[in-house]
Amino acid sequence: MEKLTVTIATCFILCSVLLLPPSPNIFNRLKSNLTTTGSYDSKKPREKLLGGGLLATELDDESCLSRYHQASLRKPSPHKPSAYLVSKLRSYEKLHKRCGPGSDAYKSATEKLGLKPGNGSESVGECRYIVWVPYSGLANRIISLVSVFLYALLTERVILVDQRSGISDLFCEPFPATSWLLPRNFPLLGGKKRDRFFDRSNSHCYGTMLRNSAPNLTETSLPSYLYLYLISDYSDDDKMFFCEEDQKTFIGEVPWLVVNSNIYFVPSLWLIPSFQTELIKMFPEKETVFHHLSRYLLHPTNQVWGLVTRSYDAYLSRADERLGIQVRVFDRHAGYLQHVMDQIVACTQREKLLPELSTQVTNTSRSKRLLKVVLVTSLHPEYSVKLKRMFWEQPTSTGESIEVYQPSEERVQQTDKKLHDQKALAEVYLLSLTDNIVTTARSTFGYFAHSLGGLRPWILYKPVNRTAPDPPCVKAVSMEPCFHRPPLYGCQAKTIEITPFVMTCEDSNPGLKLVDAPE
Ligand SMILES: Nc1nc2c(ncn2[C@@H]2O[C@H](COP(=O)(O)OP(=O)(O)OP(=O)(O)O)[C@@H](O)[C@H]2O)c(=O)[nH]1
Ligand SMILES: [Mg+2]
Repeated sequence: MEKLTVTIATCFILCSVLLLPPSPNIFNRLKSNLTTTGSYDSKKPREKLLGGGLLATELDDESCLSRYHQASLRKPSPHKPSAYLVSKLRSYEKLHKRCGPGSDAYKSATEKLGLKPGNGSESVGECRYIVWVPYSGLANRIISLVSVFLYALLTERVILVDQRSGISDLFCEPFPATSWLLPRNFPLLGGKKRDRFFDRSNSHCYGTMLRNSAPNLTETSLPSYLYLYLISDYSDDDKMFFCEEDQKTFIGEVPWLVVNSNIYFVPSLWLIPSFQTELIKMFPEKETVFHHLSRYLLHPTNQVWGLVTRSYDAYLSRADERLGIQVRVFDRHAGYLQHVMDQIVACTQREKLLPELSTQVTNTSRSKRLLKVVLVTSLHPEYSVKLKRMFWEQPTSTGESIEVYQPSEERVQQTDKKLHDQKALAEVYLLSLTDNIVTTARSTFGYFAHSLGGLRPWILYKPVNRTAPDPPCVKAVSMEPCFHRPPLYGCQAKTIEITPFVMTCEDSNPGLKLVDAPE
């Protein structure tokens, strides 16, 4: 009888734990345990956790653990945001709250979208908008999102993000007491209209408009919206977006901009004279644009943060040093390439990121038992498998222990599949938590990771004729991402030549990137 009572009692406890949803109290306790395992100390003064006041203090950390927890996993960034940037962000948050979805201003602005030019469509008070619609893989999306956000800050527009790409599975809301998600019933992009809207023959597409005839700049003909095509294969007409005159006299006046983009166009914003003065005040350190804005804007959801912290706690936290190696093979039909493997080994040994192997059978020197963890990210598992084997089969010449870890092995890109994108994002964050990073030339995935982490990467040069190049890699001079397709020959041609703080990217010619040029 006693046995039966115990069994029933045990079953009752187990069943209630396993089958019933936890009470809010239990859930909160679970969450607070979760945060403590990652060394998040809730008693620390908040200001210390906010990266120099970048984040709004009204946002609660429980619904979005990464927002405050992240700072405790990172070494403090030596790059502090300027007070001017912080004040711009605080003003932006207020603007977004006044104009965001659900506000009267938003309602009235969307109603005016249907009006013909001259019937009041152009007057929307203080609220003007830019809608971001993503294109390509995750990192291309993010570098374009950050570019659009910077443009919104500069032009005092409200950024709204198209939510059909699953952005809310990846990131928390960044702004307090409002939403950055474009409501699903937004008139221009609903139902069947959507595909027609993104057709480049759309008469509201700025490049197409210019191709057809110069837009009439009178107030009465100002359209209520423009479609901006800022995708890698854009035309010279689309590139007119980067001209001071076009910004001042036309684009700047239009209430709604809808931008479809996959590029990091920040360097070209710096080359617009009227933006440059403001940008210099916002970013006295030019190479920190993506670094600060991504840390401000992007906060992985709890689901993604779970992937990050579980990997971090299990594999990275105990390391004395962490090295990230991001391997992107652009050839869709190739997975493992021996010359890429050779290049990785050559680069990491030449740059002393990884030790040479010892010819002795065992390493007797136990004095320097440092643990170095190598985080490999790639669609393909072979690179980390070979690296792991290499450091198991022979000792290192320095006596260091090398542990190799690769979180996922997805094999093929599956953009828009929720868990696939979440894993990709988690890996970007893990890479950004390393001390040094080796990335693949021209990979935006690598750009996102090193820039977020505040790291200047070693870039693996693009192999030629299936051989590892010599030298295998180069240390980047800036942590900024590269703008692969800048408008080189239009209105900015001269400015590019004489501006000391843009340079041709190490991994992409004619790509442009921001650097802190010597004064
Ligand atoms: N989990 C994971 N996914 C990856 C990795 N490399 C590539 N992918 C997937 O492939 C996509 C590649 O697109 P991007 O994120 O823009 O990165 P990219 O290296 O610039 O590649 P392209 O845009 O195709 O030139 C990623 O978003 C992922 O979906 C990786 O190391 N880990
Ligand atoms: Mg890319």
